[in-house]
Amino acid sequence: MKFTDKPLIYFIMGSENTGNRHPLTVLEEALSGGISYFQLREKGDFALTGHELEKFAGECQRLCGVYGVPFIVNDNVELACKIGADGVHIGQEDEDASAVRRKMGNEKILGISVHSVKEAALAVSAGADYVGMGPVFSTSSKRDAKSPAGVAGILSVKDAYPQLPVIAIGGITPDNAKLVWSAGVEGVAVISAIAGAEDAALQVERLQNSFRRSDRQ
Ligand code: 3NM
Repeated sequence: MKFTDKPLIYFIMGSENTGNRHPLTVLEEALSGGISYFQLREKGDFALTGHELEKFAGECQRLCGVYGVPFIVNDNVELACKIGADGVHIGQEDEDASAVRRKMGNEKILGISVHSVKEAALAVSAGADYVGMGPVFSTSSKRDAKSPAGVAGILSVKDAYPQLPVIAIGGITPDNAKLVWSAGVEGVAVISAIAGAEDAALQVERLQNSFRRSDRQ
């Protein structure tokens, strides 16, 4: 993963997260606002599957390509390999992380969701490029989310693995992001605060403005 002085905003979205707005419109707004990574996370009762999913994924991938933003697929390693995504993000219940790393190869990005120092240790040994640590705050975007770990959860992983890039997730908004940044994370991952915003570009800018590297000194 690339880390610059710019705050890393990792936008996650599926076709069910954007209400009555078209998901590609929201994605394009978020890209123009300056997101650093995009993850397609297609979940829920009406989640696209098969050919429709592949078509939608291809459209998201093309848009990300226009803005030079890495395109990451949640869970679906086969789809990611088939369409040549930049990476895959998996959870604890998904395929074995070392097997996913072997399938993807070393050049692609592998992200793993963790909820404890123990899970972070396993992610490191499986070759994760980053971990998603959450939920920091309560969230309504993940049905089986664990209890909020707060900033303390992030700090415990950062203390144990200072070199491991941590992307915080769960209930992050422009109003609480500063607290999350101050725990030393490399980035913040967001679904609803961007996907549900009236103006996704403006919301991305708000998230960026919530952080100055100098805040940590
Ligand atoms: N994973 P929002 S929380 C996809 O804790 C996801 O691993 C989580 O969405 C974890 O920004 C979460 O709308 C949902 O709260 C994040």
